[in-house]
Amino acid sequence: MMTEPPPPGSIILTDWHRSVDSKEFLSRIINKKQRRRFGLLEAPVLPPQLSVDTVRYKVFISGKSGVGKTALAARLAGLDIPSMHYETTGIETTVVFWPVKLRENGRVLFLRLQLWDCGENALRRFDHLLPSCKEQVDAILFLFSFTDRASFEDLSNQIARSCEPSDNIVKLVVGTKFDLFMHADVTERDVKQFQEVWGLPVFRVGGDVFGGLGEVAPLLNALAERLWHQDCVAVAGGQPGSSVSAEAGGQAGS
Ligand SMILES: Nc1nc2c(ncn2[C@@H]2O[C@H](COP(=O)(O)OP(=O)(O)OP(=O)(O)O)[C@@H](O)[C@H]2O)c(=O)[nH]1
Ligand SMILES: [Mg+2]
Repeated sequence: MMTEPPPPGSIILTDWHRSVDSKEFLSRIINKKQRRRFGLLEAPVLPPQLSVDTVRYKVFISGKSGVGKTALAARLAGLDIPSMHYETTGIETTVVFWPVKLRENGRVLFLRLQLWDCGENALRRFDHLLPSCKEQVDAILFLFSFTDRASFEDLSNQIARSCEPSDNIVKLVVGTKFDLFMHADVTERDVKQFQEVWGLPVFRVGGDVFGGLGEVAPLLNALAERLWHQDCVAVAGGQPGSSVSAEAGGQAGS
């Protein structure tokens, strides 16, 4: 089922992470200005009086070798970004928790994003990897690098191999290495044209992360907004297996 994406900021409060109100939630994922690291079975500990639901999503990061998939997973999790390119030899998963506040009723949700990062060369070599990345996936981030034109031209192949026109997967495009503008090989005009043809939003990332959220918040919020919207549409349409119904009642504090 194709759904129109919600206008940015219509579902969640986009600047909420800057407000005082968000502090007691963000303090669960940040410790001494450093993001906490969460293992597969770990979750932020929330006091029971903060009634918060956790919704879980699987996010696949797709893109040519060297575009910066592993770096983006680290960036979103607030971990150190590898300065060298080491090919990822299989699938690596990273868990990112992100709180958002719903505009409609002021409820806070914790998103638990499980990022699936698979080295592109491994993906090509081993046939079973792509199907497991695609299985029950909720969102796909299609990456290209601003310094690698071939990675931009590869986007249509990436989209074609991972989704069907009629599926309900949330799709975002991320242009990496935006900080290396001196070496840019993809222009703003290219990006604009791509957006017009594909109707997908394009985010730009690059440079150092200094433990701040300002850089990753727009992407995490956009992802949150679309995922939540997609779930609400699925529930309204009576589709089974959505992560909202599965998680109703919440996992908070457990
Ligand atoms: N300057 C800059 N360098 C980046 C950025 N993102 C990634 N890199 C660098 O690009 C190189 C490759 O990044 P990786 O994340 O390892 O690439 P990958 O997409 O995971 O590649 P495979 O695992 O082989 O598929 C590394 O040296 C990163 O430090 C960015 O936004 N800016
Ligand atoms: Mg990698």
